[in-house]
Order: sequence, then structure tokens, then C-alpha cells
Amino acid sequence: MEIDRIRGLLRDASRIVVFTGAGVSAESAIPTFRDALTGLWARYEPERLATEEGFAADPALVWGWYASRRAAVRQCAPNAAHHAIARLHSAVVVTQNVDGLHARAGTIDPVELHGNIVRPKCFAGCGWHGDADTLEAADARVPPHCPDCGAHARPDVVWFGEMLPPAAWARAEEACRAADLCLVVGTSGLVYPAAGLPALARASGAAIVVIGPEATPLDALADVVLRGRAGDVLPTIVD
Ligand code: BJW
Ligand code: ZN
Repeated sequence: MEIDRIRGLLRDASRIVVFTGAGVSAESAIPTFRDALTGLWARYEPERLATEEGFAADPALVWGWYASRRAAVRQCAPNAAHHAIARLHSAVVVTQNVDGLHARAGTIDPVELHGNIVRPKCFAGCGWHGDADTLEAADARVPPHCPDCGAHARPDVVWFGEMLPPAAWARAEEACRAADLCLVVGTSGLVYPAAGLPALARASGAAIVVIGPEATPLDALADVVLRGRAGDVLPTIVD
């Protein structure tokens, strides 16, 4: 069955990439984006909350939304899926998630393609990046100001229409080109360029395994598709 095939692929692989999305954090009670009833985009408008135009139009609205999500992330803990992934010591973990839970579970230096919600940076792009402590002290209702240029601070995440951080993207591409196995876990596979990484791994000769409860466009690339929740499935595969 699928679990045994995946175990075999893991045993034989020497260069593993684990590509993750919001579904990996769902069992930590962090909402996904596109699940029909519980996803963030079912309740909030991405154009107003996750674009530069939205922030410029109403910085306090956007800042407040991220502050409440940041507070929720602080209350959450990594789940069995994050811990199982962290036990794949030689794997490169490439995540679209901004919650920092892979690192909190012990994954060394995960590639964060869409940034990190606990860090601020300058909205004007002067180059200032703050650390999480800056935000602990900040007012949740209005964005603080950049200490270098006085513009608003914003969360250090990637909004629609923005480029991914070049260094993270370069690491992700390199890992996918070199991989002999790519585990795709908990992503709808709809947001590009990230969603193109499994195809890059496949074109470079990697076997592809897709894990999640629902069908996604990435299933078509997969050698094995395993339907299930990441926190149920990954520990049985990794142990
Ligand atoms: C479980 C589970 C369990 C549930 N276990 N699984 C056409 C129109 C308009 C735009 C575009 C277009 N084509 C391409 C674009 C561009 C756009 C894009 O891709 N849009 C598409 C949506 C159409 N991309 C961009 O804009 C990107 N930038 C870019 O392209 O720049 C180009 C450029 C060129 C030149 C100059 C400048 C720029 C940037 C994309 C940034 C995405 N940002 C977000 C928000 C981050 C900040 C925040 O958190 O607020 O990133 S959007 C959101 O989606 C977030 C996620 O990382 C990303 C991916 O979502 P993910 O992780 O896949 O989550 P879901 O909810 O979609 O799926 C969850 C899955 O888990 C489901 O399958 C569930 O079944 C499953 N699941 N429980 C396992 N227990
Ligand atoms: Zn600045």
C-alpha cells in the first residue's frame, strides 16, 4: 500500500526535499487559506489584507489582522507532522508557511519562501528588518514606524504580486534540482512560483509523493498520492 511505497522511497533516497503548505499547520489550529469553511480566504479578502495596495489603503486594518494571527501563532505548538519532518535530519524543508513552526519543531534552517509572520520589515523597502522582539513591544492596532526611515513597518511576509526572497528561492530551486525524493505535504498547489517546485524536482529526476486530505493539481505529478492528514500520516511514514 501507499505507506509502504513511501517508506521504501524514503529508505532509498539520499537527497530529500519536503515541500510544505498550510495543511501541515492545520492540526496546530492555524487556519489554512483555501479550505472551504475554515480557510482564511473564506472569511477575509486577500486583496485588502495580503497586497501592498491593501496595506497602503489601510495600514491599521492589515497590521491588526497580522497582529491577531501572530498572537494565535504564539499560542500554538508544532504538531506531530512538524516533529516527524524534523526527524528527517538530512532533508531540506521548503515551506510556504509563515508561522515558524518547522523551526520550533527542530528543523534546522527551513527555507521560508513566503517569509515569517513574527518578523517586521520596512514597508518603504529601505532595508530595515526587525526581529520578533520589536513586535512583542509594538501596539497591535497600528503599525510601528521603521527606525531607519520613518515609514510604516509591515510583516515580513510575501504578499500577492511580490517577489519571493531571492536567497530563499535560490535555495529551494537548488534543493529541488538536486533531490531524488520530494515530499509535498499540505498544500493546495495553487500559488506560484512556489507551486512549481515539485515539477522542477520531477524534471530533475526526483520521485514525488503528495500527502493531504484533498485532491490537488500536484497529484498529477506524483508517483504516490496518500490521502490523509499530515499529523496522522507522517509519523507512521517516518518512524
Ligand atoms: C491538509 C490538512 C492536514 C488541510 N494535513 N493537509 C493569476 C491571477 C493572479 C495572480 C496570479 C495568477 N497566476 C499567478 C499569479 C501570481 C500569484 C499566484 O500564484 N496567485 C494564484 C493564487 C492564482 N503569486 C504571487 O503573487 C507571488 N508572487 C509573484 O508571482 O511574483 C511575481 C512577480 C513578478 C514580477 C514582479 C513582481 C512579482 C507571491 C505569492 C505570495 C503568497 N502569499 C500568501 C500569503 C502569505 C502571508 C500571509 O500568511 O498572510 O502565502 S497567500 C497564501 O497562499 C500563503 C500560502 O503560503 C500560499 C499557499 O497556500 P497553501 O499553503 O497551499 O495553503 P492552502 O490553504 O491553499 O491549502 C492547504 C492545503 O492543505 C489544502 O490542500 C488542504 O486540503 C490541505 N490540508 N488540512 C494535510 N491536516
Ligand atoms: Zn525604512
